[in-house]
Amino acid sequence: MNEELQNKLKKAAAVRVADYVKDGMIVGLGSGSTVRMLVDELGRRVQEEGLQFTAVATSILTATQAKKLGIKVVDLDSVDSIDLTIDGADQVDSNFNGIKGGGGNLLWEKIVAINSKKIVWVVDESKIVDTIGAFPLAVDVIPFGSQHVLAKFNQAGFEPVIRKDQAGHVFKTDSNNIILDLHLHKITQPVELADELIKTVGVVEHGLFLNMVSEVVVGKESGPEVLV
Ligand code: ABF
Repeated sequence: MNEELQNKLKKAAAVRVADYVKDGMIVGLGSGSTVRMLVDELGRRVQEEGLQFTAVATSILTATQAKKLGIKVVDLDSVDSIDLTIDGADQVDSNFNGIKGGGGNLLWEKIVAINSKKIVWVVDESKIVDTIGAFPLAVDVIPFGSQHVLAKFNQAGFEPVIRKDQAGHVFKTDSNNIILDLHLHKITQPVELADELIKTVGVVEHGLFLNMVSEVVVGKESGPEVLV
C-alpha cells in the first residue's frame, strides 16, 4: 500500500473514531501518526463544536499537540480511571492481539491502557494480519546493564537491535529508557513470549498488547470498518 493511500485510510478511520469521544469523558490519547490525525479532529471539534473532554496523553508529543489545539490535558495520576483510550497499533491479529511500540511510547501506552475502562485501536487495513511478528517487537529496557539484556535476547534467538534515532544516536523514550527491537518474524505463542520478556530483569515493558481492546476501527478502501 502506498503512503498516500495509507494516510487517507488512517485519516478516515481517525475521523470515525473521534465520534467515540463525548462530552465529559476522560479520554486516553495514544501516539503515532494515526492518533495525530485523531487529535487534530478532536481539536477541531473542541474549537468548532464546543466538545468538552479531558485527555490523558501517552506521550509528550501527543500532550503537546493536544494542548496546542485547546484540549484539556491532565496527568494520569490526577484521575481515578479513564473512560476510553484510543490508540494506534503496528499489527493486530483476529484475536485482537497486537504489537505496539513502533513509535517508542509503549510503556506509557500500556500504563494508560490498563487504567482504561475501554480501549479502541485505530489502524489502516495494512496492519491487520493473520499472525503478528513481522513488525519488530519493541522492548523498553532500563539503560543500566542493557548490554546484558541484549546478550540474553541474542542467545534466545530474538535478533535484538538497539533502536537509534534519525541522527544515529541511541533512541531514548519519554522515560529515558532505551528500546530493543526484536526481529521475531512470527509470534506463534504471544502469551508465553510476553511472560518470558517481562520476567527478564532490566525489561520495563514490551510491545505485546494481548487481548486488551474491545474494538478496532480499521481504515479500508471501502470506508472505515469497526471490528468487535
Ligand atoms: C503508536 O503509534 C504505537 O504503539 C504504534 O507503534 C504506532 C502506530 O503508529 P502509526 O499510527 O503512525 O502507524 O500507536
